[in-house]
Amino acid sequence: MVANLNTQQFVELEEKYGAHNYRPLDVVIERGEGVWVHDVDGNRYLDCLSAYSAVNQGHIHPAILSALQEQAAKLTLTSRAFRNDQLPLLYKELSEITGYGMSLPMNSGAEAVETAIKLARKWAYRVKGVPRYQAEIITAAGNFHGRTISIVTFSTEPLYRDDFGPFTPGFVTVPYGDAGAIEKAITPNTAAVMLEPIQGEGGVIVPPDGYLARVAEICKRNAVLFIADEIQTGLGRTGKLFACQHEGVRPDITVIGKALSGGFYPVSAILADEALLGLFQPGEHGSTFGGNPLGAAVARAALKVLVDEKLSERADELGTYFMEQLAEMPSPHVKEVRGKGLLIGVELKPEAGGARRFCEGLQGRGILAKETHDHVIRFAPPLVIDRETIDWALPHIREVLNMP
Ligand code: IF1
Repeated sequence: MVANLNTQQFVELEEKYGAHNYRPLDVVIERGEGVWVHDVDGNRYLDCLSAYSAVNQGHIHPAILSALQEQAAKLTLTSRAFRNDQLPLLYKELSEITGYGMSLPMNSGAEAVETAIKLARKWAYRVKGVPRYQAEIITAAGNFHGRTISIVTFSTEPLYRDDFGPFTPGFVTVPYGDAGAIEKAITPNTAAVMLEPIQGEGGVIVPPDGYLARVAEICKRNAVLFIADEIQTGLGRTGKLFACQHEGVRPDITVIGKALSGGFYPVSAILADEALLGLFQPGEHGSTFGGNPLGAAVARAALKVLVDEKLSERADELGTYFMEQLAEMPSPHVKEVRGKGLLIGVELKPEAGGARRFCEGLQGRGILAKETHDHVIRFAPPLVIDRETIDWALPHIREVLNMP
């Protein structure tokens, strides 16, 4: 079929033949380049979502595109039954960049989170001495870690969870941002605490200063693993390679995904040292596509772009600027502006009538942003954005935030 359809026609096809598990803005994107995307009707937009931080390097980064094209023409998949010549190099480069001794590659973020859970449980039984199948993992209210049955078990969002039980045992929920609550929830059977350093889906919730450092200390003192889900916050987004580094924290396991491939391909991983990640034995975990040479080549290029273009530093500098400008912006609707680096949430007052209509207003002015939790607009452009582009966006945002 020739794809000569307009927005309305694409929307109708999607609604008729596709599952309705999303309610996207009615913009049909056909092309992207850096911080910009273009729709099928010829409109151009500044992408302020970055595919939930998967395209930190910008759309179709030329260096990642070349790596993908070159590797796709050579070898794409062997399965892990054989070795390939890209994965060992990805392992080494990930270790050099992140400071962790080892890594384990998967595809989606949720799979990497599941991998971290399996590793923490195995560690609890084999190293800590927790009685078999009694391991507990502490998670935070308002979390988002993915969509598998085990992961939605500890979601506190009814929409993500309620119709999908029976659930997986072994998870405990505490309020986010309260280190004391974690200490109280720890029992001799606690294997791990798993947190997002900033809650993304939760509404860009930045925990109190010192929270992550305190949690890391509590974990260490109680022989409990600290797992950081940096799938959204990691790889430069908040102004450091990992958001935990703002508090000098090095978790036992760091989970990454999204921008690990610059948006070209699903690549995720868990990072840990050999004492921990060395516990997995042949056959205990795996994936047909995890660690495939195409994904590995793409991830290598995506990491190189992060380093070469100093994207963490860029996010720090431009994020500070963007957030200051948003915070100073007069608006009758804004309750709070918060975030770190280029992960920024603008929370609207309850009487503003929800963030969705403001996102639609932004769309009408050439800016794509997505509401989260009804009242928060998230601004998270690709980290390759420049000050000039932010300055272009600011008056548009100001107009929209002053709609009646
Ligand atoms: C969707 C949210 C963001 C994540 C963290 C694991 C995963 C995610 C911290 C799972 C994924 C995505 C999934 C996407 C929307 C998006 C999202 F609003 F739903 F919560 F980013 F804020 N840990 N987040 O943020 O990774 O398996 O999806 O690769 O549509 O569900 P995944």
